[in-house]
This record gives sequence, C-alpha cells and structure tokens, in this order.
Amino acid sequence: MKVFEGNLSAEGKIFGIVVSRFNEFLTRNLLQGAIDCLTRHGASDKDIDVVWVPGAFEIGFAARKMAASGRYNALICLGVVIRGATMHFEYVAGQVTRTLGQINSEGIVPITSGIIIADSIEQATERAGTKMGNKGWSAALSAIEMADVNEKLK
Ligand code: INI
Repeated sequence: MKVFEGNLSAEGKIFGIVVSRFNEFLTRNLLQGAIDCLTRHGASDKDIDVVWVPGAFEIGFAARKMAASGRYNALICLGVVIRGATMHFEYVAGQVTRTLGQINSEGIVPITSGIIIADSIEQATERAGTKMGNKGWSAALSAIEMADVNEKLK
C-alpha cells in the first residue's frame, strides 16, 4: 500500500494570496491570519504575494491568472460575502465558489478557500478571528498541506 499525505512545512514554497476589499474590516483579519499561518510554518516573507481585488466576484480573475503563471506552489483566496437584502449575495457567493472549484479541479495549482459566506455580520465576524477561529488561517494551513500533496503526486 502507498499512502500520500502532505506535511505542514511551508519552507521554500511560494504562496499567492488573493484578498478582496469588500468587507475589508474583516478581510484584513483573514489576511493577517493567513500570513501568520504561512510564516509560522516556515514560509519566507518574500515568498508570499498578496493581490487585492475589489470584491469576491473578482477573486476568480486574479486567482486564474496567478494559477496560469506557474509561480505558485499554492493559492489562498480570502473574502467575506454577507447575505444582504438583494439577490447580489447569491450571485457573488455562487460565482466565486464555482470558479475556485474549477481552478482547483484542473489539478495544476492547489487553491484553498478562506471565503466566509455568512448570513450576518455577526456570523462573519465570528469566523474572522474571533470565537469560531480565523478562516484565513485555516485556508493557509490547507494550502500548505496541499502544496506538499501536489509535490508528492508529481
Ligand atoms: N462582494 C463581496 O466580497 N462580498 C459581498 O458580500 C458582496 N455583496 O454582497 O454585494 C460583494 N459584492 C461586490 C462584488 O463582489 C463585486 O466586487 C462587484 O459586483 C463589482 O463587480
């Protein structure tokens, strides 16, 4: 039997982070959490690229470009989509989830989602560095693991 699993060392690996400005008071916490996780697992500051985009709808564009560049061992996408009074929420949440899923299933660059999709600001806040943890941090940890899984599957 052969078992493949990723280790949790980020040393020597290059990570790209796409983060959206919409709900920036929360996405900044996600970014801080992701960078903290990467550096505490051995990534070097110079090996982390951060790309800001206006909203979650635009995350897929930047992520796809970064995936195509061949530079990154893994990508981390960060955003906060909160249900509002309009249908816009459904479109934005659906579009970004679909696009990230497509990029991931291409099997070229692992991509992880630190995108909070929540019913309320309170629920989103709980997942952006308060009582339910920090989704940026956990998405970065998954990216570290998947970067290594990717190496092992080559
Ligand atoms: N963008 C978000 O990141 N989160 C949201 O909750 C959100 N809502 O609900 O409207 C949102 N909209 C903006 C969207 O992502 C685009 O930036 C905008 O439509 C321009 O294309």
